[in-house]
Amino acid sequence: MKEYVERLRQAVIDYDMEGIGALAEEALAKGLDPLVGIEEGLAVGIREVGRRFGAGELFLPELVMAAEAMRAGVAVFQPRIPEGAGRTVHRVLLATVQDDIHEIGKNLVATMLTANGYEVVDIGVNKPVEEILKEAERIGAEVIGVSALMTTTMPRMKELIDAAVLRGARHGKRYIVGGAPVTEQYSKDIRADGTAGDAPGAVQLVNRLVGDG
Ligand code: B1M
Repeated sequence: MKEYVERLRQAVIDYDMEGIGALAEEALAKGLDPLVGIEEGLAVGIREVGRRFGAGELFLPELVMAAEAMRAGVAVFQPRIPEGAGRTVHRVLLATVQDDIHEIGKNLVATMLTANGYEVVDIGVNKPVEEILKEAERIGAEVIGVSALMTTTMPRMKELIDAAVLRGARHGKRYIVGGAPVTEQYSKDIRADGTAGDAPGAVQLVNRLVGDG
């Protein structure tokens, strides 16, 4: 299986948008766990692409194509993740904050929560604080999770929690934050209910917050 994990990583790095779907299918047919394919294969590949982009070794179009390859791979693995069963349904709202269009990590969190029996309402990217609070109220979400991938957009998470406190919308709800630049300390500083470094960690966190973990 290691060989497939490595090939999946490399397919993202090589932005092999054409071949990655077939490779993911082949890996599944050989018995690769779809979660391992995503977390240890595709996600590791896209992080390496991000490192190279940050170091000036890659240009934006290459970053975009690698992200597209990642999405094509996730599209094959995602439906094959077994659904969680037999637990009380809790509703979770997910969004990426305003001015931030990064969605891959948030989508993985959504996939993992869904696979673990949560009802996830993902309202998408670039979402203003007001819209997040309004939607959370409308759907009766118990947990509101926001993602931010840039240091410039992280402050939106604080704005969300401050706004929730002001309008009394914290009561009975939990606010979680995540994304590559978000730390435990940052989560504490903005009075969030927690953060997690990856999608399985987000599931554990939500389990704990809703009392199922
Ligand atoms: Co951009 N980008 N990007 N990007 N991008 C970063 C974030 C960057 C660090 C790259 C770099 O310079 N090294 C950098 C930000 C620097 C900073 O913070 N100051 C950056 C930049 C600068 C930009 C643009 C400004 C580039 C430009 O236009 N010049 C632009 C911004 C657009 C905007 O948002 N307004 C931009 C655009 C893009 C693409 C569109 C090309 C693409 C996104 C495609 C898409 O999402 N549809 C993209 C990508 C792919 C990246 C990198 C390479 C990878 C992000 C990713 O998908 N990671 C990224 C580099 C990096 O992060 N190292 C980078 C894989 C994903 C599985 O991990 O998202 O961390 P992650 O999610 C994890 C955990 O963090 C956690 O679980 C997830 C699953 O394991 N998690 C949560 C995430 N959300 C959570 C929520 C939770 C709990 C856990 O609870 C709610």
